[in-house]
Amino acid sequence: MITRRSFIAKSSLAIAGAGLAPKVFSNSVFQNNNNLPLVISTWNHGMPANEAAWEILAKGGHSLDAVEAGVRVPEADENVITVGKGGIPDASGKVTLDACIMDEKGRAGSVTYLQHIVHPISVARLVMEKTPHVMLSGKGALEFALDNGFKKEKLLTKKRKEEWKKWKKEYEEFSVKINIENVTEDNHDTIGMLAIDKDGRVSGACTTSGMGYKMPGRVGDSPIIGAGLFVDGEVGGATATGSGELVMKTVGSFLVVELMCQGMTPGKACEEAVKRIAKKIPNYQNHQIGYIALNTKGEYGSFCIQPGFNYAIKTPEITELVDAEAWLKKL
Ligand code: SD4
Repeated sequence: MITRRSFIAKSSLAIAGAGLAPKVFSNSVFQNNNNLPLVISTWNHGMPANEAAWEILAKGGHSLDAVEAGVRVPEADENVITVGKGGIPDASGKVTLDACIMDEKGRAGSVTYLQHIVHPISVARLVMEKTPHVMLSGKGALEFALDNGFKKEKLLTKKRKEEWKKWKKEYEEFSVKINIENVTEDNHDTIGMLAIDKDGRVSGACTTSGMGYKMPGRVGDSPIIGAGLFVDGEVGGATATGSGELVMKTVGSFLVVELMCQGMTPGKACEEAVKRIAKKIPNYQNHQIGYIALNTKGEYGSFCIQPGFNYAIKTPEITELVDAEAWLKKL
């Protein structure tokens, strides 16, 4: 099985080759001096995703177009095992995708439990733009996608299928119960992306295949507005990665944006949201959660539970992969 470690090792090679070794920063304020635009996204796969977003931002395009184009990169990449095509299936062998998108006007669209479609983020955008609703799920979301010209595709790759069969055999042999604490960073890594364009418009997108080998029907935080993603055009945006159940129970991304609204910097707001989880949720130590956030001043920041979460940042001056500061390291 491709583990997150081997996936990162591969990505790190590419990044090191490009002279972009990860940096670790303390949780100070990263101010962009209004030198917009800016795009920030979760994990190593955020680096190529940011480049796609940048093509739009650099031409003065809208942040909404940028975040959609950005996250479509890992959605289409079969080597990214946690997003779109090539995603790890659920316990029954089905790849089911969750995604949402939000813009500076507070418009939002979302799809959950979507099968057979490589780009759930684009379906989420259409839900936002073409329907009176925010969220479509399962069969209805698929029908809506097909009615709007999306093609049905096979998402489960040969490799993922073989790994799943092996998992299933072990799972049945030892009659293991699905326990979300068994779901480690080896089998989940969502992409969340936030961008602010040169006109100061903030948008965000979040897309995932969710936890690997999740219970059939399970939906995580990533398509839930306020949990996996939230944008307030007057304040900024936040997005989450990690064990979605913890993010949902604390309405994490909304909390980060609300804390920024009350005056906190993006990094401090992410830290407070992680501390809220640490305070409220037993066994939080067995999980990873990473938040990233930016505000309308072009400041950005991040915080996570465990060391190991990183994010990709791109501005006119910076193209970097940064290791986020972690709560368990601070204790
Ligand atoms: C979920 N939050 O479905 C997603 C998974 C994830 O990094 O973010 N993995 O719970």
